[in-house]
Parts: sequence; structure tokens; C-alpha cells
Amino acid sequence: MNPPLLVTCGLPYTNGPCHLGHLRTYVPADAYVRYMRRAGEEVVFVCGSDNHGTPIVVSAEEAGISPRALSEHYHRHFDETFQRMGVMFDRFGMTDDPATHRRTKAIVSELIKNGYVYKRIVHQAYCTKCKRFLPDRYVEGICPHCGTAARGDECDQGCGKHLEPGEIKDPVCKVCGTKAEFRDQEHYFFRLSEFRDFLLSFLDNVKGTINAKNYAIGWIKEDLHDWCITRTLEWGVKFPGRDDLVVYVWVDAPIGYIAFTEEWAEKAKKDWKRYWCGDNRVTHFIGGDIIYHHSIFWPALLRGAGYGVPHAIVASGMVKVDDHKFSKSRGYVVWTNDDYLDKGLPADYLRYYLLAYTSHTKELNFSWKVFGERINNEVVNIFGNFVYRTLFFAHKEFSGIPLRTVDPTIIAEIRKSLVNVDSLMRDYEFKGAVDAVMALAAFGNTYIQTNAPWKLIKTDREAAAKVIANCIQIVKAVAMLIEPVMPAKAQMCWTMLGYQDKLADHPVSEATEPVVETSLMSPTPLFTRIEEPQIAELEALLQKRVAEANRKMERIPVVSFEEFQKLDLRTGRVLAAEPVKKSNKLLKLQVDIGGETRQIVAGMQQFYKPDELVGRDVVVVTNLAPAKIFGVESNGMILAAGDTASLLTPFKPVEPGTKIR
Ligand code: B3M
Ligand code: ZN
Repeated sequence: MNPPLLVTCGLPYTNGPCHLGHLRTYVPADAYVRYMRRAGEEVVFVCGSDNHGTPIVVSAEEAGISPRALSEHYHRHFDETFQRMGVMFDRFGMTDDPATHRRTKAIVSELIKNGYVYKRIVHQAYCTKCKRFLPDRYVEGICPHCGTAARGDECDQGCGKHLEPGEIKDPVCKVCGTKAEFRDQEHYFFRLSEFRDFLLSFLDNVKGTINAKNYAIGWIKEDLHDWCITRTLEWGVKFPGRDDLVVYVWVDAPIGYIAFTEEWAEKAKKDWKRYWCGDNRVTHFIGGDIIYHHSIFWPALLRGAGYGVPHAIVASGMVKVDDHKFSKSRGYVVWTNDDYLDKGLPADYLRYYLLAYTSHTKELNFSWKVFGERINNEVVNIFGNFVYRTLFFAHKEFSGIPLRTVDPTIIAEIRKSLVNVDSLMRDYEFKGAVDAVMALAAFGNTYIQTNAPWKLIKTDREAAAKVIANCIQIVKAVAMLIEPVMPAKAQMCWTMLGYQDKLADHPVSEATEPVVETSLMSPTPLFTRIEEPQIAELEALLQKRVAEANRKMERIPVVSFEEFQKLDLRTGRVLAAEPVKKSNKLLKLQVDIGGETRQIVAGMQQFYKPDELVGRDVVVVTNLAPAKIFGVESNGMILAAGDTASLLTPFKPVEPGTKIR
């Protein structure tokens, strides 16, 4: 017999609200769980919030509250938001709760006992102004691998590589902006490099999506080095025997998966070991940006501590918004509550869109326009229309469901859909599965259209009854199959069919079973169209947010008076001017800055004739580092305003070399 399925979702950090990027992982995971349950599998679905690490500490510091208080706030937020979205975990825990602390200590102790942990001195970034070590996101600098701006533990904008303490180049303290220095500090390391062979064979066998496998194999072959698993922070799970160190957040976060299973199991009176020790079917749904942690680091930790290793890793593709990289700071973001649910839009529409847009591992480029089109053209026009026409006609003409034997061809069509959906769902091809259900709805729509029972009934009532019985069977099947995607709408459809119970309690295989006598309700449309003005309003909101973010980004950094004073600004008198050879932009000027003549190259040829400038008083930055421009030495800079290089000159006459202050 198959071991039970345990499905997890990557844990959201408790330092900001839920957005579309989160949902792209959680909604498919929820749909998968719902389907697998109704396909007869025993499934447990756990998740929780990720409370530790510098992301939380930095945000809590900014907000002026404790990391625990911040975590509780966002924990509640995620818990509620997931429920509003119909994402139903059996347990949604917190990594700061005792269960994760306990399990982490047990696992780390086991790793130590098994010889997988050692001590080493590392050069850790240290801020002399804040007087503290700067772990992970406390420090920003340059990625040593690709040269992009990066944060302490991860090249988040560039190559995506994980960075070890001490690896980042040109570190700067995130809190105060001071250039950090490196200081020696003792830390603990996990012998990840010893797991190379194990990991390669693990990845060879692991189920899930191909991206979670292939990237990881590539990284291992490139370079697999040990991981520093301790940090100098107050907040987190203490490293056994060291009160001054906590474990790195990426140690206790995935251990949360086990702890949440324990918390659930205790309530449900089950044995959590069945899910985690030995043969298991642990399936991790994650974002594509945390493949390294789940496909490499985590299986090695589990293995090293003697637990079972994951059965499947399912990684979702990137989310873009209006063709731009998803970015909270740039305004390319869709907030689940503010932008969607609170606007009165149904959770099921977004669930449908997220699942049907493209396959799970591909890039999802969100736009309100496409969202509106797909809901209107597919959900409303095909699915909604078919259900309404069928139920309306049955109710009107037969005051209920005309019970007739359904045509074998109709049953065959439904059976074909069942088989399709089943294999696609098991292959994590969610889009394919949704399309297969919608194809069945479209089949029903064409069937009712061509057989036109509204005409038939005038001449042959029995024939019309047969057509409608066939349609009702298709409605039942579509409702059953769409439930993992649109649970609320599917239930509504089920209720309109006259059933009094919960659709989610019925196995999908019942889709081919005859409809029993029910008290069919007078139908109301399942879906309402999303109208043009609403889409325009949502688009405008997004644009406004992007514009605001742009303004914020452009905001010029504040310079202290000391820094300003470093500039030596003086008046100068132009003694001579001539064009730089072969350049149609540059002028070479000789400028008297008070007893000293400076040669300065300036891009003013289009705006001034050389003669016009001679004798003029200008403003010069005299201590700018010398540079060669077009091969000509330039020792200073002349200040001018705007695109036409309007020169700044003193209002009252002053001697050349007069200091500007
Ligand atoms: N809290 C979120 C992230 O890095 C992180 C996931 C933990 S999963 C164990 O996207
Ligand atoms: Zn990089």
C-alpha cells in the first residue's frame, strides 16, 4: 500500500502581506490536495509561517516591535488570507512555536552526533558603527559570482546563488549604511559536500517538476560546499550548547514542516513518524527561487539526521506583473487582499486564472486585462453558460431532473475526461487538467446547442428529456472535476443540482454515476462577468502604485553637511576655450581658479561658441578626481543647468577662486 501523502507549501515570512507570488504556489498545492483526496488518497496538508531569520528581525526593527509580535501579526494575516482563498491547510503553524524549536534541536543534535557538523572560523561582516555582526540581510554588497548587487545570504537580483557568510564583496551595513569590515568569528558548518553522491541519486529519483531536479543537479555538479548553519542573532532557535548562536533560518524553516505535522498528528491522534520516517510521500510545493534549499540542503539534512527524504518537489515558475519582474519596491505587485479579495472579486476566479494561465513551471505574466478576458471567455461564457442553460431548461420544462438513461457516448466522454484529468494532476500538469475539464464543459455547450432541446420539446418531449438528462450528467461531472480549481463555485453548482451535502466529500469517480432524484433548484447564474470599468479601475490602481514607487526610487539620497563639505566649489574665470579635436560635443577650457589654471573638458560645444565663454566667471568643482575625456586630461567640472548647459555664474562680481558655501 502507498504511504500517505503529506503535502507542504513553502512557508511565508512574517514580514509582509500575502501577494500573487505567494498564491502561485499555494493555490496549485491546494488544488492538488483537493484532487488527490477525491481520487481516494489519504492526504495531509501542512504549512505555517516562517518567523525567524534576518528578514523578520530587520522588519521588526523598522516597525519598532518585537519579532514575535510582528510574526503573530502576519501569521494571522496569512492564516486568514489562505482561508479566504480557499486554501485549506490541516495545520498552519509557526516556526517560533515550541514544536519547531524542539524538532530543530533534536535534528541538529542528531547531525552533530553523526559527525556532520564542525566548527570553523569565518570572516563575518561587522558594522563598527552599529557595533554588531551583520548576518544575512543585515548586509548588502556585491555578488562574488556575478557582480550584481546582492544581499548577505543570496544574490537575489542576479545569479540567484546562495551566499555564505563572508562571501559577499564590498559589504555595507543595511541599517546605517556604513561600510562593513570583516571580523573573525567561530561558526558551525554542515558537511553538505559529503552528500554529493547521495544527492545526485536522490535527484535522479525524486518526483515533481523537472525544474526542481535539473537546476539542482547543475548546481551540485558545479560546486557543492558546506553550509554555515549558525548566526549571531538573538531571535531564532538556539544552537545546542551555545546561547550566543541561533541556527540559520534555513535550518529550522523546513524542519517546521515536520513540526507542523507533529502538531496536526497530536490533535488528529495519528503518528507523525508515518509521514517522515522511512518510506514516505512528502511532497513540497515551493517557489522556483527556493529550489536550492529544498532539492539540496533539505534532503541532505534529513538524510544526515536519519529521516526519510522527500518524495516530490514541485516548483512553480516566476510571476511577472504587466511584463515586469514581480517587485514590491517597484510597485509591480498584486496584493491578495487589498487589490483582489477586498474589491469583491471571487477567490475562485483568481484560482482559475492561476491554474489555467500556463503550466506550473512556466512564467506567469499577470495582467488585469487578460485576467478579465479569460474569466469572461472561459469561465462565464463556456462553463457558466452551459450550466445555466441546462438547469434553467430542466427546471422550467420538467420541474426537476428528467431521469433517463444517459447515452453511452456521453458516459464515454466523461470517462475520457476523468482519465485525462487524473494523469495530468498526478503529473503536476495543472493547466492541462483545468483545460481538460473546460473541454468537457465546452463539449456540453456544443451538445446542448446542436441538439437544441428548446426546439425539440415542441415536437418530441421525450427526446428533449433525453438530451437534458445527458446535459445534467455532464454538469454533474464538470462540477465534480472543477472542485479542486473553484471549490466555492463547484459547491454552488452542486447545490443547484439539488444535492444537500458537500461536493468535496464525493470521490471524482462518481462523475459517471447516474444522477439520483434531487430537488433541482431554480438556477441563478454561477458567475458574473467582470466588466470593463472594473478592469480599468484595477489597472489604474496598479499604474498608480508603479508611479508612486518610481517617485520613491528617484528620491535623491540625503547627504550630510560633512559630506557636502567634501566638495570644493569655487568660482573660476575662463581664460581660453577651443573644441576638442574630432569631437562635436566637447570644449577644452583653461580656467583660472585663483592663482592656478585648470584644464577642464566640458560638453558644451553645441551650446556655446568658444569665444563666447572667454572671460566668463563660472562655478567649478575643483576637487573632482582627474579624468581623461576623449584622450584629453580634465581637472574639474563646470556647473551648468539642464539639457542646454546653462552656465551658473556669480550674481555679483567676485575674484576667481572664491569659495562657494
Ligand atoms: N520563508 C520564503 C522564501 O524564501 C521562505 C521559505 C521557507 S520554506 C521552508 O521565499
Ligand atoms: Zn550573483
